[in-house]
Amino acid sequence: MLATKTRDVEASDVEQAREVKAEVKEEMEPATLEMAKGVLAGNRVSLSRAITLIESWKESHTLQAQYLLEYVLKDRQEKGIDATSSFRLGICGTPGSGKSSTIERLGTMLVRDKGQRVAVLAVDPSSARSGGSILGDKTRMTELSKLEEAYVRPSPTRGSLGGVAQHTNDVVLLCEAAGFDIVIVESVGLGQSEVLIDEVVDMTVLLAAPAGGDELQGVKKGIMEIADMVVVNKADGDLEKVARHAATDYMHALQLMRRKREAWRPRVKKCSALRNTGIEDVWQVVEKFRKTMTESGDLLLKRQQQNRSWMWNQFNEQLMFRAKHDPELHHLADDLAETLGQGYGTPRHAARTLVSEFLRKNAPAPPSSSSSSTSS
Ligand SMILES: Nc1nc2c(ncn2[C@@H]2O[C@H](COP(=O)(O)OP(=O)(O)OP(=O)(O)O)[C@@H](O)[C@H]2O)c(=O)[nH]1
Ligand SMILES: [Mg+2]
Repeated sequence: MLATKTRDVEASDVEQAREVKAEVKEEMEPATLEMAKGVLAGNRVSLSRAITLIESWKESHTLQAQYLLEYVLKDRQEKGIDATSSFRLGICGTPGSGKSSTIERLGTMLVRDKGQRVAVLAVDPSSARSGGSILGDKTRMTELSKLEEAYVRPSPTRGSLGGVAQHTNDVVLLCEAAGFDIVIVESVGLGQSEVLIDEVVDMTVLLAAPAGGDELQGVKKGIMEIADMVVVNKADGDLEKVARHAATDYMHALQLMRRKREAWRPRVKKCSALRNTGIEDVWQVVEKFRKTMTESGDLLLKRQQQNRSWMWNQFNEQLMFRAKHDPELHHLADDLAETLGQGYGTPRHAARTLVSEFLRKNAPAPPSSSSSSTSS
């Protein structure tokens, strides 16, 4: 329904997009503008630079990053490119289950056999584990990254999971602006991150290694609940039988769970990234999901909910940024922390004091007539 609405106002939308783009262009530094044009032309070097800019914490970069994003998004709107013309696929699972190996196979197949342009982002602390620059070949996805139609960003430059996730949404948008049809996000899915991955992608696939018995080892319930599909990898050699059993166990476990969405029943598949088998089957399910969710309107709805949630995330981030860069507030925080250290007062109360002070300082000056009524 919403899509039709958009079509109705298309002409004015285009005009507005063009205007905003022109305004933003005025504010952009020449280097940022060049980067933006490079991204739109599908240049991978420009894309890498743009991602680095987005991931930067520097204040001057933050603003340029915002202009850059605005520019490329308005350009897409101007050209009438539908936001859901690309698909976002999340692959999560315990460390070592074979996520990178599977993505390498899947991505290569998509580029070679389906003529798709594929971008891969790894949103994991794995870079921190392996020391950042000394990434293994698996993480690097050597075969896939050699292909002209693929882009692999092996790891985020910063270690903090929260920080990385904050920017993933923007990075996905950049990849789409660079013309990638499929954006694959790899995530371990530990702690908070399994929730976050679902806030970034259209479909979440849980990639599991075969576990013995009917115990779904190492897989947390939270991940099962968000999975639109479970893929049991390493269905090869000695593990083939175990994989078959594991697949059945997952099927049963999913049946016992409350359905995540009305339109889609989670599926279970087996594959072997090592032998390159079952990958096409996995993709068929992804396509089915995309079709079902698009037709039911759920895909658009999910994107809208994600945007709303990221808006609040950004709200938090921007508020925190401003608060942390306020020296007076810092001073007050230090005083409060000292009082807390002595055992007087509660952190909750101290936080309230900080919030009140921040709001008071940032409130617009009241008109002179009502100024007498302000008191705390
Ligand atoms: N037998 C078998 N081994 C596999 C398969 N896929 C991956 N492996 C092996 O499993 C190990 C982990 O593979 P990765 O692709 O790096 O796993 P990952 O899930 O990306 O790991 P992290 O990023 O560290 O969480 C490697 O030694 C792979 O060679 C498979 O289909 N069969
Ligand atoms: Mg990996």
